[in-house]
Amino acid sequence: MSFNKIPRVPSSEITPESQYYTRRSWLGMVGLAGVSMVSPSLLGGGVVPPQDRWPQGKKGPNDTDEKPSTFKEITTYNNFYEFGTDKSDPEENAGSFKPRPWTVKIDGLVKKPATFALDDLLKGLTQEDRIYRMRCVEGWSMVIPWRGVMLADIMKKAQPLPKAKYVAFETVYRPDEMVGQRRPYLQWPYVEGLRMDEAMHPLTLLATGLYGKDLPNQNGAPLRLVTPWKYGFKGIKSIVRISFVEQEPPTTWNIAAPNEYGFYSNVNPDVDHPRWSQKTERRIGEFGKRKTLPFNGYAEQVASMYAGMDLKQNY
Ligand SMILES: Nc1nc2c(c(=O)[nH]1)N[C@H]1C(S)=C(S)[C@@H](COP(=O)(O)O)O[C@H]1N2
Ligand SMILES: [Mo]
Repeated sequence: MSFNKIPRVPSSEITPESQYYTRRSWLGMVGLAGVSMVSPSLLGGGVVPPQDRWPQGKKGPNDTDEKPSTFKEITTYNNFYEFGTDKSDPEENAGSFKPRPWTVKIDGLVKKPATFALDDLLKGLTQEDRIYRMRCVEGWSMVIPWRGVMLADIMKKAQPLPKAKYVAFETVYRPDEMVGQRRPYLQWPYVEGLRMDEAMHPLTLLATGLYGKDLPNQNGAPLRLVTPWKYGFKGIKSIVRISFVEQEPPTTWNIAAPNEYGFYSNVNPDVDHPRWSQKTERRIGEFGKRKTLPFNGYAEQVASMYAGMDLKQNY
């Protein structure tokens, strides 16, 4: 499985740990009392949890200061209905999914529609590490150290035409490899969409990895969307198609339950989900509740995109 692969960063750059770990992850290690005091280099490669050897050197302008969720939390508590509806199903059922070779079709209102091999799509673009909060509509949250490219950079490559107003995304359809797709509890393939300005926003990533390693299958390998100010379900996984369109595209959860899930899906403590409040959240790994912040804490960066819109109507 992908976690046993050699990290991309040479081990010479990983030690000494104290120079590389930021204060927060260092405190996180000390918090694990005992175990974490053993130098990762004394243990064999596969034994050290990825978060304990993760070389996060500098903090980006949009990174949160909150302590990242552990690799185990991020990779064993998932929503990925293609592999089942329980949180543990994706980790259990995604092992034989093949994220390579992979192609992404870019079509619709673009100068040159084309199908790209994943490596060609990413060629020339910088893959960056960014630590974002993720808030699920079900009331839990995590902090995830993503690796990815800005969707804006992919869009520049594709050269959308002025008529394009939205971007539509589609997940791969492979019922042979994805047990959940053999049952119709959602419409397959999973689809999502963003408005053009949301797609171009510098917070919006196409993630290729987390904790500095390729994305595990259960997290949407090899390429998934990340929009941290929106509920988690906007983060469509295992993307095979990106289309530029004029009209607001259909989205899977809106098709499934239109009164519960709108197109925008901005994290909003003031708009209750019809079956529960959105005012608080439980950080995975914690016991109490935290207050949910407007736009999941990213209001300063994104609120202006929605100026003048009624966000109770456009949920
Ligand atoms: N294709 C696809 N993408 C998906 C989903 C899904 O079921 N299928 N679930 C969404 C939901 S509801 C959430 S909360 C996030 C979870 O991402 P994670 O498992 O990496 O934490 O993925 C989103 N992307
Ligand atoms: Mo979710």
